Amino acid sequence: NRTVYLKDYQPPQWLVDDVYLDFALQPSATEVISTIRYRRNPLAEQGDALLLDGHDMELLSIRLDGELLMPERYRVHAGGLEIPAVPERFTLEVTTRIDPQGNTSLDGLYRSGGNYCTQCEAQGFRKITYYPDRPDVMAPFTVRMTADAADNPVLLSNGNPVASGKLDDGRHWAEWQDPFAKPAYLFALVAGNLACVEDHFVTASGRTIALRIYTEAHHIDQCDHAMASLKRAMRWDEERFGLEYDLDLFMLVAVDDFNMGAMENKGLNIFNSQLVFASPEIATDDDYISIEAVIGHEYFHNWTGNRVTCRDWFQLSLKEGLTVFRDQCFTSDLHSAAVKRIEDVRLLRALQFAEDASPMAHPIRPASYMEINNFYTVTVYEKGAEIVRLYQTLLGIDGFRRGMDLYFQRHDGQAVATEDFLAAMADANDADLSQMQRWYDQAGTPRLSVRMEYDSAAHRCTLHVSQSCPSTPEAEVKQPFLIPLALGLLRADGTPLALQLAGEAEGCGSSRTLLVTEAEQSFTFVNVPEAPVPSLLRDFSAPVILDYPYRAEDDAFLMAYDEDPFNRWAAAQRLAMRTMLAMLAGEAADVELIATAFSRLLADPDLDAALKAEALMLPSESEVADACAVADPGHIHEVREQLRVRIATLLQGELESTHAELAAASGLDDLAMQQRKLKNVCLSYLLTLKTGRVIELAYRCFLQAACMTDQYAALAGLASCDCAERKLALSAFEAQWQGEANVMGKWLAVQAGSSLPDTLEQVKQLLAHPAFDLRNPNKVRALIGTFALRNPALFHAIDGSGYRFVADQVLQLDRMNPQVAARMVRALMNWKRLEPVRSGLMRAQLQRLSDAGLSADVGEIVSKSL
Ligand code: BAL
Ligand code: ZN
Repeated sequence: NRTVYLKDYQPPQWLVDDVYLDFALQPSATEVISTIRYRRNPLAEQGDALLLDGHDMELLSIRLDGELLMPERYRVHAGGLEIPAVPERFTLEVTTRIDPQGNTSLDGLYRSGGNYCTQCEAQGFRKITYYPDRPDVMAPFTVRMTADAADNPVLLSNGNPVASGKLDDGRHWAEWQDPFAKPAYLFALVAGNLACVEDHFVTASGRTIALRIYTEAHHIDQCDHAMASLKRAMRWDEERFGLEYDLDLFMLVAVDDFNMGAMENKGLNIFNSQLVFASPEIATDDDYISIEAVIGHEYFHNWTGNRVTCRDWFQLSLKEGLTVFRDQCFTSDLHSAAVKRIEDVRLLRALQFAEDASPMAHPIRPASYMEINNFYTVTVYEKGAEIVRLYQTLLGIDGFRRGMDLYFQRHDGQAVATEDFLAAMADANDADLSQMQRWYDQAGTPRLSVRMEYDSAAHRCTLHVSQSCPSTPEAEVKQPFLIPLALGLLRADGTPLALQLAGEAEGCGSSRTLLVTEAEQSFTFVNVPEAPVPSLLRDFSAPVILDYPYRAEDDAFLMAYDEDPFNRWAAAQRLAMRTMLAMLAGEAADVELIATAFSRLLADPDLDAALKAEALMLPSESEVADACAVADPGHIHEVREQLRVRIATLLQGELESTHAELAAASGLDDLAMQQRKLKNVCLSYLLTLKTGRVIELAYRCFLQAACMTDQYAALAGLASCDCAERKLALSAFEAQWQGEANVMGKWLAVQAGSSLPDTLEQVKQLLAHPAFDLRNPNKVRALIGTFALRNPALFHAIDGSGYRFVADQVLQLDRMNPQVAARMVRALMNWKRLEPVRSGLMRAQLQRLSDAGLSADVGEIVSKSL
């Protein structure tokens, strides 16, 4: 497969003045006539040939300025169409036939639940018609579609409806116009039998925007939370960034079959139904928060992505990192900022740090790719958001806003590169941010090592800071990064010290941010009356691994006294990690210390329940694996479970009483959600004891649950207990929810995530259950994805059965949906980090895959892993 390089970027040779698309929709034979006006780009290389992208279509005819072209005037090859000689300006009319019903890749135009829908990012448009399918070719689109009126009463595309009518043969038509020039990846079409909820939003400047959410009729009463979230997002973007919506209509469609979470098509967002439907009975608190965040994310793309888009796909983080950062701020402003930060960092550490240490490691702006779909990664998204956050940390909230304002002022309506974002931030603040460029060019997680030296005679405290970054596929040696290091210093009684750097006239504040720019630097604080405990990397001020010789007592101390709630959590994680690593090494582990620290946290009246819950959750097995030079997943699982059992044994009374105190938490406000979170963390600890008493408690919680959060937590806990209540709960849940596809996804996931020894057998049987469908990405992620990516103990079974199963599924899936197959195959990437037996078994499965015929998507990951 061909590798594409950033360094080879050339501006498009042909620009598009406008696009007219005419769809005659039929399930298995849709005809598309595209009428497109092209003109030569004066800034590009000369040459008379027109090269258009396209595949998986039947080409019916081509007309150039009205003249029908005979086949000798053009060439069709695997990736597109070439017309060797075209004039300076011309109109090309291309007719193609496509098969939406047979399109199981869910990329391009396809059918979901009997309705038509599209997904064009990154390169799905080229499966609809021949086109220069690249984000720097932007044009206004007009779309006409005709379809059977009875089956498809609703006909939607981007922009505004301009005309519609009935035809004699039971068909009808509609025409839509999008006045904003856009790249083809933002094109969307939806047609089908859909109901709609309507509302409106009045913008800051007084315009009334019609808001519509479309879905199948029986889900229409589950859209209120999505609508309310949309309105909150619209208001928030006005208040925080001064950004108003631009069209008069905003539409959102929920579909069951979707490769991603959602898609920001101009004026017509298409969503995975899992991220729309909510009521307390079917959605957990986490679902509620995710729905609000993703609705916000897609809405925020209207400015960061659509109005200002990417020059090429290497720049993906320009829109994704920035938009994730914006949705993080949105959630953080509406709910607990500390909890949001902790959850984001937990995800980053568990998944992105692992990706940085994997064969697929890449900078947030990759220098090359084989299949762009493989670069919608935690690195581009989540690390990308961390890099955007760095600007705000460096420039302050107002400085960041000045940078954003200048970015829009300069680039509205353009397709640009990450350098343009950096330049806007720098120029708006008259700052030299050139070193920031390294975060875009270098992969890998930097390690920040800090050593403290205290001079008791001079009352000076010096922090010696050094940074390093491991080699990754794109570079052996790394240049130093610009790392903001936020910190505080604590006295032995837990109070914070005023921070005064040598050379400063007086101390200012108890928290400040040092700028680390070199490989090695030292910072000296004066007027430090006693040797302090440093609280380093507050609020996770940069995406690095912190290395400081904390002792267990320091962690327990910071857990109790740090002013920074994030660092209280970070200290708890470090203490737990230290304990597990000691247990893995067969050393004595001070479990009493961690239990006492947890007990103190539980009793702290100043800490909210969600923060307590976050602190009590141990680092995941994959994080522990990342901390080991050679990982033994079986041993890691055993040790982590042992620690949970020992903590639960020591704290049983407190866990039970906390659980009982919070039993009545109800409603959807933040307090109730936080209380349910802590209550269910307590339950999960208690269930490690596996006594009749706790199983009875969990089963009672399951039966009495008033919302999905509690029902699901109890079910997930019971799923790992070999008891009669497990079977009863699973059957009751199935009977209750068999009509709700997304809830049945949860039922599949709890079984695939079970730590019981026969889990793989159960998963295999569930492949044949009516609730499972290999063509539906949500179900694949729930069953196969949970087993492969979130059940390390069973996936890494020492006989290799987990690896073989996942490879079997990848082979089957790859023939249907390469994008989803490529997500699953990532479970097999990291064989080099495993102990020798598993390493060999996993590699053998990769080799087996490599010997089979693979899609470009799966092929890239397999070839880079081997
Ligand atoms: N642009 C793809 C889906 C998302 O990140 O919003
Ligand atoms: Zn996005």
